[in-house]
Amino acid sequence: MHKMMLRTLLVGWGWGLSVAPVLAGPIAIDYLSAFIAAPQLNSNALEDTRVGFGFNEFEAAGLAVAFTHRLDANHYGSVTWTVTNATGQNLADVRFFGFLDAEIDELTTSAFNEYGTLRRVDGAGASDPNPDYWEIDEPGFSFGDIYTNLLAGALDNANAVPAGSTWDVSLALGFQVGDLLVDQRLVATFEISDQDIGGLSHTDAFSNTTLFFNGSVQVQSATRIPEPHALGLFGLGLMGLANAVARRAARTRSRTYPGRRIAVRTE
Ligand SMILES: [Ca+2]
Ligand SMILES: [Ca+2]
Ligand SMILES: [Ca+2]
Repeated sequence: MHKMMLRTLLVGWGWGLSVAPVLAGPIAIDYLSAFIAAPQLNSNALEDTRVGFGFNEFEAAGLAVAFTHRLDANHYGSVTWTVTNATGQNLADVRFFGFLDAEIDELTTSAFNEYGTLRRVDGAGASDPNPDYWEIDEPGFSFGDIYTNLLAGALDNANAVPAGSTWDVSLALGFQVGDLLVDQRLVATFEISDQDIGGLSHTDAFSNTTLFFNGSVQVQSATRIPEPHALGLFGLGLMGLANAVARRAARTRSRTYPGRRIAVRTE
């Protein structure tokens, strides 16, 4: 059996098990995650996967997370992560990332006739909500380094799948957040649109269907000041953090992109 056929069949089989994706329109979301990095958290970024079989590491590290989406049947719309710093310690030099592995017209043209384009990523560091870093790459089944870069908390600001070099496309945006103090929360919203909203875009070379991916991250002030009697919780929080870090360190040595198609990519 041709590997493309096998891949399509396996994706179709996996569809019913997946978290959210449905092939209603031309856009399928194969994998959608957020990553957060800070020196106080871990040497690798922590991941929170909302579509696909990935990792949910925020809560174990003391980051309370709420996720909402307003995606329509065609998978256009927005998703929002609200992440509260409940670690008991202030976080500095926080970076936040959104990662989207989508496919366009997959059942008719496969995921391999697609390319990405940098539209506009011009954030000014932590002082504004706009993205500061970006990456367009093959998602990590073969040559792409985007997933390992996300784990490292540093995107390469390069397009490895431009027009004329079509392949499987994934997109990532990164944000300098700065400080996330105890009990402060960040609100990260990512938009998937058929209109040019800046950020990055992803196009099927046959149908010319294009999705645009952009986002914003803002820190909101703490809603309460920690009280002295809460100090006892700090130690517990740090213990939990240490455990999470140890577990993560053991796992990341062999960690690769966990998208569901990894078993069928052989080239
Ligand atoms: Ca396609
Ligand atoms: Ca890359
Ligand atoms: Ca893709």
